[in-house]
Amino acid sequence: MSELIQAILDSEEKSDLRSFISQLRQHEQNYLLRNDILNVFGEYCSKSQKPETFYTSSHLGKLIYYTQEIIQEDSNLCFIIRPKIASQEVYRLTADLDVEPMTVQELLDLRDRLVNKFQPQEGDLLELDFGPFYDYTPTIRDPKNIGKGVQYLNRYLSSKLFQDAKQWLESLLNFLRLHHYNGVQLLINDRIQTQQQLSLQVKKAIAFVSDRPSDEPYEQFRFQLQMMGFEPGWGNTAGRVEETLNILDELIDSPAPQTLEAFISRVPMIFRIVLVSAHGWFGQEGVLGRPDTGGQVVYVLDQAKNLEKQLQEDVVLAGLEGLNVQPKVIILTRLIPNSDGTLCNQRLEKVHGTENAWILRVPLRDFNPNMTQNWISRFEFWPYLESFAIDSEKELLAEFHGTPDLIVGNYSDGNLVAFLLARRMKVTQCNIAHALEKSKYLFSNLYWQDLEEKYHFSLQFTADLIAMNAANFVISSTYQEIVGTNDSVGQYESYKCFTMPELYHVVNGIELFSPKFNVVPPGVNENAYFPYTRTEDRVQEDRDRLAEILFTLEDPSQIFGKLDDPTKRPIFSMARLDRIKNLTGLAECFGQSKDLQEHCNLILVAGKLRVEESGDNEERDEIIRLYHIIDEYNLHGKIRWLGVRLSKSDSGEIYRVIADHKGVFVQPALFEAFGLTILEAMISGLPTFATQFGGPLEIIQNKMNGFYINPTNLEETATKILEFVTKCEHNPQYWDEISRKAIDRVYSTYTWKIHTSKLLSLARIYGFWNFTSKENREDLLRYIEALFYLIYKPAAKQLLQQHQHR
Ligand code: UDP
Ligand code: LCN
Repeated sequence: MSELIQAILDSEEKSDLRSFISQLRQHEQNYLLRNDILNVFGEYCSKSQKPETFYTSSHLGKLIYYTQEIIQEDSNLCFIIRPKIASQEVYRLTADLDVEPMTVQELLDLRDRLVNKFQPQEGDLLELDFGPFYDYTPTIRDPKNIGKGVQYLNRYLSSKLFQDAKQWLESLLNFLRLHHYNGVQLLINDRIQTQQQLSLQVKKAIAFVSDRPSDEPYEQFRFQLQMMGFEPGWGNTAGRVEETLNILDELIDSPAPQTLEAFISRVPMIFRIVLVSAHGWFGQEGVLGRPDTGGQVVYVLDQAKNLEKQLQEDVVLAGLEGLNVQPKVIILTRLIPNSDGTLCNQRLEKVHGTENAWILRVPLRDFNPNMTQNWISRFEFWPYLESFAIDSEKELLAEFHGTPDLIVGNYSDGNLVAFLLARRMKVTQCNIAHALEKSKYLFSNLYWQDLEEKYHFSLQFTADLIAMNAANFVISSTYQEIVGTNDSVGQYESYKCFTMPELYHVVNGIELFSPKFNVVPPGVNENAYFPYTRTEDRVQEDRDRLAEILFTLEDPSQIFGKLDDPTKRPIFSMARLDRIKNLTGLAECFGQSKDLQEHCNLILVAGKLRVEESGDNEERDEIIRLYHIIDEYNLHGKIRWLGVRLSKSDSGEIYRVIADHKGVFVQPALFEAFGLTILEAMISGLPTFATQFGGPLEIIQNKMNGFYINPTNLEETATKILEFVTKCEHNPQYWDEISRKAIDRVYSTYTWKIHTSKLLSLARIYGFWNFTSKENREDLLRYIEALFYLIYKPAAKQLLQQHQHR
């Protein structure tokens, strides 16, 4: 980047830079974000009548494109530049147009000064730096490979392990010895004591099984294999055992990364899994659509069901059926005594449709009955997590009759609990974020003190730093969740370097190039959500009932609005009434476009109709806004607002009914981390228009199987929908084409089968890595613990005291 700046200074563009800067100085804000910067530059270009190419192709144009932020201080300007994904450079430009690079520390000090929170005494502020702990772990080089951690890790591990054949075989032997289930030894027994014996016996066993019919059940030759040193776990038939032994044989003789992965993926080492989803209503009925309870609950429930299924399949394939192996998955959440008619006050609940997956609810200790008896917002939950983890450990040990093999955290609070549990029980920890609040709220760190009363970000961001660094591996739903796109910063990336004025500076909060990051998107529940064309699986009565609810039923207690013409094409959306979900923005977009109203009705499924029914501030504001927009644009007769909470099967059918009416689905969120409703709509066969900010950018391929919208540009959004609708009116096959492609997209890329097999394979490989690599994470974990005790706990205690006065 410094060359680019130099090129500007050495050319006639220097005067452009000078004029552009003088324009910037007139801006009332002294902290400009990318959008503002692009706008000012655009204005400059048109005012000085620059050709189109100047905006995009001049040196200055390029510099502006890469500039994320500009901060003005006195006569200096600080340019924060992101020359490529996951990297940042900072320069100070003086009034004389001198350019100097700035350090991260200088940048953070500058930001503090901007909000008048600078601590001039050197050494007054804690500086957090996780960088040194990653110095001796492998790091990916090319940003495009970020999120493919396990592939990289296999290659790295293999090249390291295989360098010293003797040591490698020793580790392998020790690893094979490790595995047992309920006290029964798996894989190898004492008859194999040395590497030579291992290698010899593998060949012998291969010769033995290859002589047998490949479908002969394992039980019939189990004892002969045992005599050779092999215990259950190699396969359920002679053919499968032979295959697994062959992979091991190859691994011993000519090791390669793919062979290592293929082998480890077959090792029976995961039977018991904990999924932590701590806050909110976690249940199977009556919980969705409430504050804090959306996609995360859907995701974790579906994941639990599918993990159990996959584990069961793995048990069968590994030949462990005879041992009475029963995999178990526990969703750990909090028990809510005042559960408002849901089962959230029940200690144990079986997950529907499973044999051994459970929701285990552990109560919060009775610190303050006003709080702990009730639902607590995720923003207030922090003081209760440590004791919750301690109590949960006991319950988990009792439920599993031992320790679990994998702990998966969900969201900031669940990940912190997962860290505490994993640390205490010495188990592999996996993190899932769903959404990181830091990038959701603009300037959430810089102004954390002003926001503290409402959001307690000091606790949340500290918890995030702890959990994401402690995790053995992290799975994200998209690539951009980790490192964003060419022009936007990723959610994890936003933890790289930031200031929490007067609390701490983070100079290196997370190693984005670490192989711990893996993209593993979720799937969609295929029992509830499936193409509208599968009429044989649909129930006619439900179809009729839901069509009535959607278009005609008059029931003011739960439905607002009566359609003048219910046959118009429906524009449909369903979400919680959060500000960020922006259903009000969609209503406004519809309100501003008379043309759109001409062709379509707007139908929203959005939680509640009345302010009095909501206990959530944001939700109340949104309810008021939606009524206001309906009046302002006089949308009466054109809009239906369903304040209903649908059951799972109804919510599946509702997308299909909209598809029967050749409708479209719009997801207008200002930011969406992933967006399960998009998968649900697409698999149902609905042409989908989804926000370009966040995960949908990776789910949809624009104009192929759906469309991107910029929900902040109402006119453009309306035009895009209108263009589609009019095209379909002239050529109804166009609707069918997009619908078919949307369905194909989900089936090819977003199924739970793909998700769970990948997740389990990751869990095994990271478990193996932990075991074999001599890398010691203890120093990192000690640093993290210090952070937990010295920063997190005092803040949590303070918040608890506030709660006690409520
Ligand atoms: N949902 C629902 N009823 C509602 C609102 C949402 O059943 O009133 C479901 C929806 O079908 C989806 C999930 O909640 O499965 C929302 O997930 P998404 O990832 O779209 O957003 P989140 O709410 O997690 O931000
Ligand atoms: C939370 C969100 O905000 C959504 O974008 C995700 O789809 C959901 O969790 C499930 O991961």
